[in-house]
Amino acid sequence: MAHALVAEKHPLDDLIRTDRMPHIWCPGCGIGIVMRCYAQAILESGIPVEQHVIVSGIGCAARTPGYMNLDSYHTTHGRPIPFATGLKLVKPELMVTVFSGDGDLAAIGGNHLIHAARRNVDIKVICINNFNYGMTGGQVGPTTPLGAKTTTTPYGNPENPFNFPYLLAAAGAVFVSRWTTIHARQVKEDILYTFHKPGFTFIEVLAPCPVGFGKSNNIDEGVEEMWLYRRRCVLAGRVPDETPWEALQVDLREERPIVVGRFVDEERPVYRPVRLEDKPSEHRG
Ligand SMILES: Cc1ncc(C[n+]2csc(CCOP(=O)(O)OP(=O)(O)O)c2C)c(N)n1
Ligand code: SF4
Repeated sequence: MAHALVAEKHPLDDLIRTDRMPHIWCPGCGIGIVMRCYAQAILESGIPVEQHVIVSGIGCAARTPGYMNLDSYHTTHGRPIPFATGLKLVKPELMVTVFSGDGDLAAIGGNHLIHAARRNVDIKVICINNFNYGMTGGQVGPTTPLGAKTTTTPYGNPENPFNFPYLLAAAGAVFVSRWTTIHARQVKEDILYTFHKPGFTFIEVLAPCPVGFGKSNNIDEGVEEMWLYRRRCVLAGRVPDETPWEALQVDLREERPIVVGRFVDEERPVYRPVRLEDKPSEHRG
């Protein structure tokens, strides 16, 4: 019988709150691809599902915890990193992943991002960079490329955006990579890798937002932005040895390359708070 060929249950079903479907994301949105990579990495991690925790701020990407069948925290705008930091310090046995958007992490939450990297807090950050504030109507944000249009920069963005890999490397992250939604395999592999890498790790995933960023820049469909990635992405040599950091700036004007790859993979002592009971008694106030 034909229906016997159809699996009744997908292997990832247990990790997804299927009762919450349909989701809120627009057709062609890239966020779901990254959520799938995260779910697959959890499945392959060998770390019990009960130990995985997902934390987000506010935005379209930040809706992801609501669809994951995990301990999920949808916090306030820009605050997933301090929330995740507290969680990890109190319960170090948890695998704490922050899953949020570029605006949430680098605009309102920008200071938390760099200071957690500087401290090397043992949390895993996955940042969906769609170059704009998708949820609130496609406004300019700190990663909008120079010259790109948004609803608040109709004549083109006059500001330089953050170069995420460069920023995070300078701030002290022990692992930094960038991929796009056409690199689903690499995204999954890097999430899996960072689960086993102590310290502050950061994965940037460039993702289409056809309804926000695409509409303002004549990129009508999500798949069209995926073709743009396919045309322009080049794999980096290890920076700064072979690729200058400046080359990692995303610039969508003309046919400039978008550099993807792993940029940092280092060891550094992980942040541990000094507890009162750890101090020798003569140093207690
Ligand atoms: C304190 C506060 N300021 C502003 C907002 C409005 N707001 C909601 S989501 C958002 C931006 C989200 O952008 P991004 O993180 O890039 O996520 P995306 O929606 O693109 O996935 C803003 C400004 C808010 N919810 N709270
Ligand atoms: S507005 Fe953009 S980011 Fe938000 S769901 Fe739609 S396509 Fe995705």
